[in-house]
Amino acid sequence: MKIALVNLLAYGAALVGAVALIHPHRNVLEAPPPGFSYKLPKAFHPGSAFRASQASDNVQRLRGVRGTKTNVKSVAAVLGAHQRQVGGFGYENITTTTAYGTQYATEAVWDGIHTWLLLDTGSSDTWAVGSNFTCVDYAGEFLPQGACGFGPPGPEKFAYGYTQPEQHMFIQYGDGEIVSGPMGFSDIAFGNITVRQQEVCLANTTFWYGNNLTSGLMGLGFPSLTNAYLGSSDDHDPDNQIEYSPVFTSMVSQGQVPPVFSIAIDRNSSSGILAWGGIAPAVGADFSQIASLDLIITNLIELPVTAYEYSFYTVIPDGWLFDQNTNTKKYPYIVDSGTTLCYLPPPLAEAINLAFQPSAVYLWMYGAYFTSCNAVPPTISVKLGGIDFWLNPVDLIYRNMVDPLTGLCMTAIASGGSGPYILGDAFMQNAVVVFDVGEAKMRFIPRPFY
Ligand SMILES: *[C@@H]1O[C@H](CO)[C@@H](O)[C@H](O)[C@H]1NC(C)=O
Ligand SMILES: *[C@@H]1O[C@H](CO)[C@@H](O)[C@H](O)[C@H]1NC(C)=O
Ligand SMILES: *[C@@H]1O[C@H](CO)[C@@H](O)[C@H](O)[C@H]1NC(C)=O
Ligand SMILES: *[C@@H]1O[C@H](CO)[C@@H](O)[C@H](O)[C@H]1NC(C)=O
Ligand SMILES: *[C@@H]1O[C@H](CO)[C@@H](O)[C@H](O)[C@H]1NC(C)=O
Ligand SMILES: CC(=O)N[C@H]1CO[C@H](CO)[C@@H](O)[C@@H]1O
Repeated sequence: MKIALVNLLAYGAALVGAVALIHPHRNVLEAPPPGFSYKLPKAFHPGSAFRASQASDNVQRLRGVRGTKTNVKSVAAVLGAHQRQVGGFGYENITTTTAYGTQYATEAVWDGIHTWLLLDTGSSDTWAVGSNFTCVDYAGEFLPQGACGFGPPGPEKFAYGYTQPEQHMFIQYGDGEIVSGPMGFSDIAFGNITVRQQEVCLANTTFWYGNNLTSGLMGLGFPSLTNAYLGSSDDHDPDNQIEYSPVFTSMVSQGQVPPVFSIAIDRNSSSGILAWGGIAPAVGADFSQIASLDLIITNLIELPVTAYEYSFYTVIPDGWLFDQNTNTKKYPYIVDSGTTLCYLPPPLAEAINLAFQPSAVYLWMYGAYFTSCNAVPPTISVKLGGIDFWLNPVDLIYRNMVDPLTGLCMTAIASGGSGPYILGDAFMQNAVVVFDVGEAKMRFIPRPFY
């Protein structure tokens, strides 16, 4: 419904001047922090995309979606699972309490059918429910379709048929949501860009907490995080896994756009812009400063393939500043629009939360910090590529996430346990985030003035 094609000439002009000011910055560590290993990926199109296509003509509006759950489609899902493994709080607690969070959705035209899909940079499969899908509960018991909370279903069948030989998708998100169904090939259009014969899933069985708008999900992650398996059965043995080209990879390899996309999400998590092949226009963006960081390959989750292929969009910030304090310990952070909060190493999360006035307290049931709803937050910035990205104080306290027992409000800075750490929406609202896959860089443009 809301695809807007915006003429970006004005931004293009602004950007010509900005190119020279890109801060080259190799934020590579001599030794990885304990528990992490990573290496630098090779750019797959060295020197290609960023300069050539600064402003994108291929712009799509994102729509904020209030879900019964949030953060669960992607990295935060991993986070939940991770924290469960290390014996902290259970993920059930996390997901039941993110009740008022926001997800982003974008409209796609899937074999001619208009479909809203959740946007997720932390996973790679793209799927929609087929018209005859089965909704189940956590125990696999049948529920009415409406209980899964999807919008109108996707197409009845794949325009180009099933994969040969037969494959199915099986994905379990960290909060337990499960989606499975056959894989096939369809045309998927985003704005005026059509990805032809994309491998996708029409889910036929889901355990899902929907928002009554979206009918599936678009994964913008790397091929290594795809979840297709040979056969039609329930056999999801890793040996049967077949990596495939996800939507953005296909869009690039079909020559539709240069290998870069960018996201600007707006304050209050209500809307945003996704730009294919260039830079999203964003109110308040200061194009005189562009931080460029290496996109690194990390082994952040126990998925062996992530150690040697691109997986999550991960960077290493220079450090954090809060009030008069600086912390320059280096850790990898995943940049993820599917996560509402920022997840930091525990001592740093604790220190920053103590600096709220009054101090925020950790409520273990939520895995998050809470303070008085009209508390004064500290000034907080995350330094990326030598540039401070100040988190707007209005993003630091969630006035609609109130603990009913104490009446306190959730802060945007949460403890990420032993990792992975995440720069979520509370950060992304203060930047235009450029996923420069072609040059293996993440670029960030501050938006301090809106
Ligand atoms: C989409 O439309 C915009 C604006 O009309 C145009 O500049 C751009 O090249 C188009 N993109 C494609 C892939 O056709
Ligand atoms: C949260 O998790 C803890 C530890 O697993 C458990 O004891 C508690 O009952 C859970 N609370 C809720 C509301 O599920
Ligand atoms: C729809 O799915 C049910 C099982 O969930 C199956 O019995 C039925 O045959 C399917 N109908 C069509 C038209 O595929
Ligand atoms: C879902 O699709 C798979 C093929 O991927 C098939 O084996 C299975 O029987 C289907 N389940 C339902 C309930 O239709
Ligand atoms: C979706 O619709 C169902 C039934 O109309 C309702 O019970 C549920 O609360 C809605 N969910 C959301 C997230 O609005
Ligand atoms: C509901 C809510 O949090 N609204 C806030 C949205 O952001 C503006 C600042 O840009 C705040 O003033 C509102 O309070």
